[in-house]
Amino acid sequence: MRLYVATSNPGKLAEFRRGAPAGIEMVAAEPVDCPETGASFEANARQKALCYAAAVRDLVLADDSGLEVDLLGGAPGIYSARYAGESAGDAENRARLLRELGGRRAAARFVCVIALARPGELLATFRGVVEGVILESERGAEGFGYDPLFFYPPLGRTFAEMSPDEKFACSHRGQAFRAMSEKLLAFSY
Ligand code: ITT
Repeated sequence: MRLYVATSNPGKLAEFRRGAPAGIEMVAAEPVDCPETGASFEANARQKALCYAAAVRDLVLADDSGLEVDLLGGAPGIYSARYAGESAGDAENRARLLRELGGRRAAARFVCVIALARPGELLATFRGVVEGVILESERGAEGFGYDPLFFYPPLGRTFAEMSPDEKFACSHRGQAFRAMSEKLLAFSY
C-alpha cells in the first residue's frame, strides 16, 4: 500500500523509507505550507497530517517530533526545528543547545508523534519516546538534527554513531512507526 509522508525534512523521510516493511511504499508528498500553531507534538502532528491530506487527497502520515531537555525545562520541545531562529539549520540549533547547557551534561528525551489522516479525517496518533543524555560535544556523523549530541546509554553511543537501522530500532520515530504499522491495515480500505 502507498502512504504519503508529510514532511520537508529529508532526515525523517529517509528513516521512514528505510524502516518501512515490505508492502508499505512511503512516498514523499509535495511540500505544502501548513500552519504549525499547536501547543503540543500531538496537536502539531494532527494539524500537519490534515493539512497535507487535503492537498494530497490520500492517506498521509505526518511526524511532529523534538528534543526535551530536563535542565532547560523541556526546551527546545516543539520548537526544536527552529531553536536558533526561524531559518536556523541543524548545526546552529545544536550550537544553541550547547550554549544553553554551558558545558553541562543533561538528561533528555526525543519525542515523536505520528498522525495518520485522510482528507477531512484524522485517523489516529502514535507516540514514541526515547530517553538519553545530551553530551558536551558532538560525536558521530550519521543521522540529522540533534543526533550527534544525543547519547543513548543502552548502546553506549550517540544516535549519530549508529547505523540507520540501529537508530530506528530504538528511536522515538521507530517506536511510533511500529505502533502505527500494527494499525495501518485497518485504515487502508
Ligand atoms: P516537517 O515539519 O516538515 O516534518 P521539521 O524538521 O520542521 O520538518 P518538526 O517541526 O517535527 O519537523 O521538528 C523536528 C525537529 O526536532 C527536527 O528538525 C530536529 O531538529 C529535531 N529532531 C526530531 N527527530 C530527531 C531525530 O531523530 N534526530 C535528531 N533530531 C531530531
